[in-house]
Amino acid sequence: MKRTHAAGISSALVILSAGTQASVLTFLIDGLGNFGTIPQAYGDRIVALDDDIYHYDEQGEGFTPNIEVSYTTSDGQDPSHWGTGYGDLVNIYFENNDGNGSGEVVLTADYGYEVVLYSFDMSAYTNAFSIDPTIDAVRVQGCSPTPLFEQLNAVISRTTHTTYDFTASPLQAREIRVQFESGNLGGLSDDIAFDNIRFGQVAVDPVDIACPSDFATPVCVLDFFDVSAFLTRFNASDPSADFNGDGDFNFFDVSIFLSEYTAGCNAD
Ligand SMILES: [Ca+2]
Ligand SMILES: [Ca+2]
Ligand SMILES: [Ca+2]
Ligand SMILES: [Ca+2]
Repeated sequence: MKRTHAAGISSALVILSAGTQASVLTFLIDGLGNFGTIPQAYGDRIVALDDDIYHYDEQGEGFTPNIEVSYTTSDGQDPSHWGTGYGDLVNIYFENNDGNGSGEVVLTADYGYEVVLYSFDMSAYTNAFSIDPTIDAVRVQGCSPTPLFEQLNAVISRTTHTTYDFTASPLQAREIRVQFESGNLGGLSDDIAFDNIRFGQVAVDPVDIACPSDFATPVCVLDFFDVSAFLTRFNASDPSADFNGDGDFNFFDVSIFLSEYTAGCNAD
């Protein structure tokens, strides 16, 4: 649900907006060998090509200081690193638990920002297959149950790589989950790789936020933490809690917050 809002605040935030930026996860991490666990800190708030042991690329569009990255483990995944052998990709993410195959990389933006996904690469472990394998799905999920992108029965290159390119119409949401499902490969489900996840951030006007009550993590979910974060901002007279944009903090802002909260968070 989008809320309408006084123009004064919205134009002020447009002036503050930083424009489009992009970082690339290359999975080049010093000292991390084959089967090494991808550190959950890799990709968080990227502000330079090199951050201690972590290395990134960028495409001349700047970095992503307002985005955190995580590698899902909650469904039994083992997010792992491999050097070479997956087509022509070098240093990749793979999901090491044979038969699981639910690879997922999650990009989460701070309140007031959204993630923009430009592209990512995939490949299959060359020596594991005689032809390019077909996996159940490649998917990009936003906050809505309807995927932003989905390809079922996706064929993944074993000799070079397969690029999913959205640069003509980038995918955008507060939180983006880049997923593959390779469980159909059974014991070879771990022979599928992600690499070169290219993403950016964009500052968004609260008027255009699909879920303006979603102040706190978990993002895309409205719960007590969002109520608590709203009340903290409200009590501090933070402009983000001035839901009707009139400069006052009173019952009307609480009322709008509660109706947004009740409406839920499925719009994007
Ligand atoms: Ca992280
Ligand atoms: Ca790489
Ligand atoms: Ca939340
Ligand atoms: Ca107000």
